[in-house]
Amino acid sequence: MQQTLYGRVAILSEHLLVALGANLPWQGQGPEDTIGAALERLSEAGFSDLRRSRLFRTPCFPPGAGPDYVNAAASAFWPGSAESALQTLHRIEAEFGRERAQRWGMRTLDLDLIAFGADVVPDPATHDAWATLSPEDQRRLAPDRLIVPHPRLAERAFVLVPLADVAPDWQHPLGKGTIADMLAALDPASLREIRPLHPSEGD
Ligand code: A4P
Ligand code: MG
Repeated sequence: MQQTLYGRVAILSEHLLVALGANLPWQGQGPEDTIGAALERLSEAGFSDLRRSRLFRTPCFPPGAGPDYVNAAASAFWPGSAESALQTLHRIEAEFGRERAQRWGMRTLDLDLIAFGADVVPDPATHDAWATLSPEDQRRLAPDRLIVPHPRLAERAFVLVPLADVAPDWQHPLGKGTIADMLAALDPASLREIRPLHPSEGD
């Protein structure tokens, strides 16, 4: 939680984490340019003190289901509810031509709300139900309401590697440790597949 003073009005805002992904071109620009432009849009849309990760090239999950992705992550502050943050992310996805044709389908831009402070939304039992779905149900079912932290967070190298650039010490509120801990628990082979697009940027 952060408090900012505008004149005499105190604005409270919550620290959040966002994951960005793209693997289809949009209006002639490739995923790398789309992710860069989306990070700019996040700032314009009210996500303040934005910190951005490096950009990474990642193999598509599930394997063979489409071109490689460009993935990135950001941390920021948001002066509203978690639900309003997700609505804003969906609006920005739509601005970049996102269409929802298929679960885990190819996309011009995916913006996932990974974490909203230490909040668990809607409650630990519902979160647990989504986090422990069988692989078949994961492919079939998508939640129709916000679930935070993102239920697949601990399994996804393409999310955790970028997040480690911006929030390695963020602590999962349901006991899964920090971003760095979750990263250390992944198969090292899956981590080697996540490559910075511009290795000279501090890698
Ligand atoms: N929803 C609920 N909670 C959230 C949340 N915390 N953040 C709802 C975002 N959305 C949330 O999402 C499905 C539904 O979940 C929506 O109604 C939303 O309101 P979606 O964005 O339409 O579908 P999705 O992106 O296919 O689902 P999800 O769960 O975000 O999937 P993943 O796990 O992000 O997988 N391979 C690589 N290399 N890189 C990728 O970025 N991404 C995916 C998507 C698959 N393969 C990938 C990548
Ligand atoms: Mg998504």
